[in-house]
Amino acid sequence: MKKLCILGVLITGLFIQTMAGNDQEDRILLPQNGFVAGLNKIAMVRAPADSFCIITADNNIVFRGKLQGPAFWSYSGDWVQKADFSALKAPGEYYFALPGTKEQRRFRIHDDPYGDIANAAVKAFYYNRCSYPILPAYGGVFQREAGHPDREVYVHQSAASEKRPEGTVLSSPGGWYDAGDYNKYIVNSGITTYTMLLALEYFPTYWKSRNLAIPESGNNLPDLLDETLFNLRWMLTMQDSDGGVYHKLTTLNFEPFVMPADAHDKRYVIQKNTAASLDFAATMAHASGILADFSTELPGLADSCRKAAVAAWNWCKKNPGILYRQPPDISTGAYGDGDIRDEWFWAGVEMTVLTGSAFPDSLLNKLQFQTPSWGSVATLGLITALTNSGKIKPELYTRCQTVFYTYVDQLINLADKSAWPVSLDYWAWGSNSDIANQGLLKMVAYAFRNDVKYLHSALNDMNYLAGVNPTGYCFITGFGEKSPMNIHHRVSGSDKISDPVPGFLAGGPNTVVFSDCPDIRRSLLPALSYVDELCSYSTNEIAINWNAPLVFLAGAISCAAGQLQSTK
Ligand code: 9MR
Ligand code: 9MR
Repeated sequence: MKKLCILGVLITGLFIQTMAGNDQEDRILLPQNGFVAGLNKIAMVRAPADSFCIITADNNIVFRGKLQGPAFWSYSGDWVQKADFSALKAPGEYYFALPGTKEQRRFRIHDDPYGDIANAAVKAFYYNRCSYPILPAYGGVFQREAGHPDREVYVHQSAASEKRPEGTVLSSPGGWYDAGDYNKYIVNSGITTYTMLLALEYFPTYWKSRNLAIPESGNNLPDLLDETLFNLRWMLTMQDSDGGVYHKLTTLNFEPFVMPADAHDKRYVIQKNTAASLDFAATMAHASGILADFSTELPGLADSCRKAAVAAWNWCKKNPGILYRQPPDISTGAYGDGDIRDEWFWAGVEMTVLTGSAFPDSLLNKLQFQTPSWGSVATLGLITALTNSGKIKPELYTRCQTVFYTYVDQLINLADKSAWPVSLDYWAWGSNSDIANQGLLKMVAYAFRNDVKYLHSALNDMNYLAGVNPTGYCFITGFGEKSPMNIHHRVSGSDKISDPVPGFLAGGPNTVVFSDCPDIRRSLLPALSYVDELCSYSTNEIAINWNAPLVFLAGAISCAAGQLQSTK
C-alpha cells in the first residue's frame, strides 16, 4: 500500500449528492500509456477530494496540487475535477493519490508514450489489407490467409454503362477493408488516404524513421507511404474509362463473422456518382503532389494520379449533381451524402493546387467549416490551401487562414470552458474519430503558428482517446489496462485469438443507434454510451477513416515529444 498524502478533504454537500448517482468505476482517469514527459499533464478525478498528490514507487511525494472544479459535463452526467501537474517532468513510475481516501492509481511519465501507438495505428491498416495474406513474419499471431481476391468483380446494374454493361467483369484487387466489414468504399477511402498522406507531409522526417515491420519495410520509401499506396493503387482501379468513379466495391449484403478467406460472396461495383468522383479527384490530386517527391522510387505514379484526378474532375463538371442512391438489392454501408458542396470545395482547392484552375472562392463564403469526417470534407480543402501559399492568390490565401484559425480557435475555447478538457460538443457515430480529427486540426494550426496552446489541447485530445474520458477506456486496441476486447471487426471476431487485432481505434460513445445489441443496457448519456461488445457496431466498430486521424495525431504528438527531448 502506497503512502497516503494527508492534506485534508473538503467535500461539498452538492458534490456528495451527485457522486452517489455516479456509477462509474474509474475515479482517477489517466492516459494509460503514460503522460508525455515534456508536456502538459492533466488527470481527471471523479471522487470527493479537493487535492491530490503524486508519489514515487519508493514512496516519496514529489508533487502536491489542488483539484480544479468540480465542473459538470452534461454529456456524461458527471462532476469532474482537473488535476494539473504539468510541472512534474521526470520520466518514471508514479502513483496518483487522493488524500484522505484510499484512492490511488499507478501511471507512467514517459518521453514518448505515443510512438508505439502511432506505429500500431498504421500497422492496423496492414492487418486490414484486402486480397492479401498476413504473413507470420509481419503479423505474428495475427497471421491469416488472403481473402477477397477481387479479380472478378461484377458491374452492378446501377453502374452499367454502354462500354461496361451490367455483369461486365472487372479486376479491382487490394485496398483496405473499410472497417469491421469486408467492403471497400471510395468516399471513405478518400478522406482516409488523404489523412495518411497529410501525416507524411507534416512529419516527413519522423515517418521516414519509423519501421512498421510490413513487407515493404526496407525499400526506399517511408513505411507509412508504402501502406498508403496499398489503398491508393486500389482506388485507381475504381475509375471507369469515362473518368467517373464507382461508389463502392461490395457484396450485396454484409458477410457473416468469418475470416476473409472463408467469405466468398459475389462482389460488385456500384453506381458512379459525383461525391465519390470528387473525393477521388481530391485524393488523387493531393497524392500526385506528394508523389512528385518520390519520382525515382515510383516512376510514373505521380503522373498517373494527376491524370486520374483530371479525368474525374472533368467527369464531375459534366455530371455535377449525381448523388448516391443505395440500390434496393444492396444493404451494405451507404456513405450517402445529400450535400456535396464541401466535396466540390475540397476537390476545387486540390485542382487549383495541381493545375492552376480557378479557386472555388464562392464556396469559401458559403460553407460551414467543421471537423472533418467522411461526409464533411470542406476543412480538408482549407488545410491543403494553407500548405500551398504559393499556388493561391494572396487575398484568397488570407481568407482561408482566417476561416481555418477561427474554427480551430473556437475548438480551443470550447475545450477551455469544458469540464473534460476536449472540444467535442456533438456525439456522432465514430465520436472518437471526431476527437482525433479535432486534435489533427490543432496540430495543423500548431505547425504554422507554433503557439503551444494548440499542442497542449491536441495532447488532451490524444489523452482522452488513451483513457482520460468518462468511460475510462483506452480506446486503442492492444494498449492500456482497460481497452476494447470485443471490437465489431470480422477478423478479430473470428480469428480465435482472444486479443483483438491491435492498433485500432474503437468508434466510441454515441446514442445514434440502440438496436445493435438489443439485450445490453447502454447509457442514455452520449459520452458514456459505449459498450465493449462485438454486437455494438454503432459504438465498438473500427474503421479506416477513424484510424487515419489517430495515425496523424499520435505521430504528431510523438514527433513533438521527440523534439522536446532533443532540445532538453
Ligand atoms: O457489420 C456491419 C457493420 O460493419 C456496419 O457498420 C453496420 C451498419 O451498417 O452493420 C453491421 O451489420 C449488421 C447489419 O446492419 C444488421 N444485421 C447485423 C449485422 C451485424 O452482424
Ligand atoms: O461512419 C459511418 C457513420 O457516419 C454512419 O452513420 C453509419 C451508418 O450509415 O455508417 C458508418 O460507416 C460504416 C459503413 O457504413 C460500413 N462500414 C463500417 C462503417 C463504420 O461503422
